[in-house]
Amino acid sequence: MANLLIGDIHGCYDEFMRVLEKAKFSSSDTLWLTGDLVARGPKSLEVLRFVKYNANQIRLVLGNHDLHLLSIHANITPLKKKDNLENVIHATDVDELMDWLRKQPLVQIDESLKLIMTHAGISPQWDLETLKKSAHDLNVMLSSNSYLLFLDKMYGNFPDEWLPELQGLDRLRYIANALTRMRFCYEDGRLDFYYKKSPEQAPSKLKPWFLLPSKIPSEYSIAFGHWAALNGKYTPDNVYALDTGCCWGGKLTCLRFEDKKYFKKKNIEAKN
Ligand SMILES: [Mn+2]
Repeated sequence: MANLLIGDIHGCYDEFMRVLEKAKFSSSDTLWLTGDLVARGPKSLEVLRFVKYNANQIRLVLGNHDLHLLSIHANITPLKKKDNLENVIHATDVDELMDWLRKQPLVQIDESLKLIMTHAGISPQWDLETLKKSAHDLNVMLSSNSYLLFLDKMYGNFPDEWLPELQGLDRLRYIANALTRMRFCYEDGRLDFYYKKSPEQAPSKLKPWFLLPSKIPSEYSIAFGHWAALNGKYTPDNVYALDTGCCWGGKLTCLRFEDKKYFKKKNIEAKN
């Protein structure tokens, strides 16, 4: 009955299966996946099929690369070689997979575990209710027949701050950026999208989102992925950075939430 939290899989299907084996994943366990199931790694199609097939045991959130795949499939963005997504786009079941993918949530909250998961994090400008409403509204848009309207206007770094008067596609773009792309923020909570490395070398005006004062009650733990350069470090005790860069030759990380035990599987092609 364990809750196993796994960082960005990015098409690393073999490492995913091996880390599940290592953590003794069974049919009574729940898997939490931080999103970015696809892109970069070699087996995005296998990951998508596995997650869709086992959806009753999986709590998933969408990442920026999952949204990017939807945009490629919708012919809004061209397919690039570095995405490594040809096999998905040309799969016989791609339409069915994309229809399922776009309806997946952007946040997972478990009130008994007091656990929240998103792909990139939680905007420091949001309280819990705003987080829920924001993630819900984007999910409603992506699940609707109008989802192409959003995908077409999804790309862009602005607005970079949350204002209650934000509306329509600008508001949804902020929500998508905060939930799936955010790393650093300015002291006032504005989002920065230019700096991607580790906090140690960051300009002093930028802080990781999780080090700014939070409006989320402190009894909640927060799990996220997206930021491989953190390598699982730099966060406060109740915040778990789970992307350890498997697709870049790093590791796939699995955290068993009950006892906070980590299981890791190195990229099988990495030399050391
Ligand atoms: Mn990401």
